Amino acid sequence: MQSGRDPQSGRDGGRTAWEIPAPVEIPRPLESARVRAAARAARFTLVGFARPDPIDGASLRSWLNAGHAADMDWMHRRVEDRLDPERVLPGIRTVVALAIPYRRPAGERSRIASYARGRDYHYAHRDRMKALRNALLELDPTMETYACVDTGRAMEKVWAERAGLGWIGKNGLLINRELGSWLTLSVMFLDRAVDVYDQPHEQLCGACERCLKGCPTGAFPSPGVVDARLCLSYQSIENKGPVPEKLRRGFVGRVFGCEICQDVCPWNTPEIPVGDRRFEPRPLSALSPAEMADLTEPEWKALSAGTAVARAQYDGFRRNALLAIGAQRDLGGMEVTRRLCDDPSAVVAEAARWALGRLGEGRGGGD
Ligand code: B12
Repeated sequence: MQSGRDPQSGRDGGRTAWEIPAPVEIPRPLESARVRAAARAARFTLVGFARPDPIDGASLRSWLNAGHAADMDWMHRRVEDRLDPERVLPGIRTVVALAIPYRRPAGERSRIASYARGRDYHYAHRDRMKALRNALLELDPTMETYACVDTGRAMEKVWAERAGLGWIGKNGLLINRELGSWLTLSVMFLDRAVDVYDQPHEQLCGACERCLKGCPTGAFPSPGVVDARLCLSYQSIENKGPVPEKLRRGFVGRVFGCEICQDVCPWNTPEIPVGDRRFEPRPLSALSPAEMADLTEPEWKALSAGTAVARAQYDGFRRNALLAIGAQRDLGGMEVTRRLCDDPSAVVAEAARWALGRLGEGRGGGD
């Protein structure tokens, strides 16, 4: 572009010709079909595309202000970033929502929630997002991306709903028509548009309230809203201190995580196929609560390595196992429970004393 230049001086309003900015080249939109194919090749089962419009912060803020995040202090940080992806990836044009299913066979029994019995889903998502990113860079080597799973700066369920993967149900989880809520999610931001975006998914819970009524600890103050303080998942994974007395009976049949609000959901039909094989159970998930409580620290480390269960840490896991023994009055756990009453960890010793009371010995824990 040469117009407006003084032919004598070769200058344009004091600017030399070679300083005239080159026209900004707007990259062509990516073909969504090709990005989807790349995501499938990277072994993501569900893939969708949303425009990066900011999220209304009212729900998140009122959730935080009500104390529903319990002591997950990190949830109070970078709130603005989680609501507006432009702050995370300047120039963002597309949010790619991704999901990997983890449904386990109906007959499989474990005290560990099904998403956590095998390989840690964070690793599965990270490995696959790396593969996807490499494939996208082959399509366009100058593309910028931001990818995260779980604790990153993104509201994953909201993006999944906007990208058409499913809807956020009354149980507070993303539900897909075919695969139910047995999904783990991640997102990838791109500074490139795609040619076709997906439509936000419609809500299909209707009048059903099975999850709200089925939660044994009343963790839903309203549909779709989870009070972590009352949620057995939070108590058994994130809380490292003593579990409130009134919630302990909820540990019947569970040591890590909870999925009652998924088990009762009519969308989680028995026909849903078994999920990704990375979630096949590891030996830890076959142990009884007594065996779990009895693990030495090196044994625990070896058995939990590479699984999401590691997040509970050694003492939190043994505390949970003792609460399960006490909650279900499991006499097979009597011996280990007696022994752990003197454990150096205060949280473990206190849980053991409570369990012993439930088993008919010692003080506390009785009806
Ligand atoms: C904090 C957290 C928790 C907390 C709080 C749970 C919660 N529902 O918020 C605790 C520790 C309790 C938890 C438990 C579990 N979690 Co969790 N958790 C998260 C995390 C890190 C952040 C969620 C968040 O921001 N919560 C705050 C609230 C306000 O945000 P939100 O729920 O997204 O809220 C939006 C909507 O709900 C909507 N909204 C508000 N009001 C209403 C009302 C109605 C009617 C509706 C429909 C929507 C709606 O507005 C909000 C946005 O402004 C996400 C990962 C992520 N980055 O998103 C994983 C995540 C949600 N967890 C996950 C899983 C698997 C679980 C468990 C099943 C694990 C287990 N088996 O024990 C349980 C399920 C408990 C439950 N019913 O939610 C998966 C869920 C996958 C899915 N299918 O949706 C995620 C996405 C992790 C992942 N990467 O896969 N989790």
